[in-house]
Amino acid sequence: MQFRSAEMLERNAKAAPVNGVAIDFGGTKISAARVNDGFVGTSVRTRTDGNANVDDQIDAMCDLLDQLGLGSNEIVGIALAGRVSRDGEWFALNTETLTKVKAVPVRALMSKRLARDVVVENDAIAAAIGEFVAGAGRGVRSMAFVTVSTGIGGGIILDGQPLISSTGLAGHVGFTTSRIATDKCGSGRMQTVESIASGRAIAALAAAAEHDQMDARAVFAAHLSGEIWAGALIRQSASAVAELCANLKTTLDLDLVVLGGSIGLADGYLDLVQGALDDEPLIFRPALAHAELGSDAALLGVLVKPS
Ligand code: ADP
Ligand code: BMX
Repeated sequence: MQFRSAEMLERNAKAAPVNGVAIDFGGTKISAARVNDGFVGTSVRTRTDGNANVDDQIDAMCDLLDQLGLGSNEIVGIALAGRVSRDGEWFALNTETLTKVKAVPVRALMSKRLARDVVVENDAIAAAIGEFVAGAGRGVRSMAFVTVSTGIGGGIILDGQPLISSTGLAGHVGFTTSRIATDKCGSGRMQTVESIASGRAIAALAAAAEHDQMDARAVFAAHLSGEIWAGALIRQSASAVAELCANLKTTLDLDLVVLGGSIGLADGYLDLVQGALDDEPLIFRPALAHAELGSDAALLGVLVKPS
């Protein structure tokens, strides 16, 4: 199904008739869009400055809302990379991605700036909800959304309910360990999935192999143009994500794992994950699917009211 086809619009309007303005604050880009009846409009974007201080991060989000001409009565939802506690506080778990995000009272700060109560949630959990109600997860009871992007994020839906914990740690599957990882992760843990499979890790491993100044997008392009060294890094990332999928299936017996993020959605990446997963015994292999809402999953999901 073509993303944003009339069929999808009509289905979204039924499945997730949400309205409001949403922000998706990732480790590489911040995007914002207006959502009308489940239809995510054109988004405005800016690059994330991972070293910016809190005031500048708040300003960056408000600038995007200004560009959209935020109305005084519009609902605002903010999906954030990092853990988001039930008290509305924001913490970077990977402190190399966002270096100054420590116990930021983001819900209170943004609610004050915008003179309304705003909704805040982790970006991968928001995307999981979006895909569950209006994307690849429609009709399943339990699924995980795994984003392969700047980091490796996760949002889990069990028996129709998002798995959300008071500290906001639940679902951070990128910080589980991988049997092929070797390095220390920006979270402080050793040998995590994020430390070998994420965009940050791919760029760091490329630089360690003297392919400097290449972000994961450039490494992926080199892979697609047949460069062996690049292909090895991308396949390694896909293998670590496949292991993660098998671990999620083993632990939670999920019906489905939905892959998102620019790397997760990149040409042929899901097939590489599927290929590595096929080495696992059948019982441990979850079904895999691309995020049908693409990079809009979190923008829609953060505005969906919990049922
Ligand atoms: P965010 O992490 O901010 O949500 P993305 O989902 O775009 O943003 O993920 C950013 C990561 O994906 C970066 O490491 C970037 O280099 C990489 N990337 C961006 N576009 C592509 C692409 N088309 N193919 C492969 N990797 C990509
Ligand atoms: C990291 C972590 C998660 C986030 C995930 C995907 C930080 C800053 N981020 O695991 O909270 O959901 O990356 O984030 O600790 P993205 O930037 O790749 O979208």
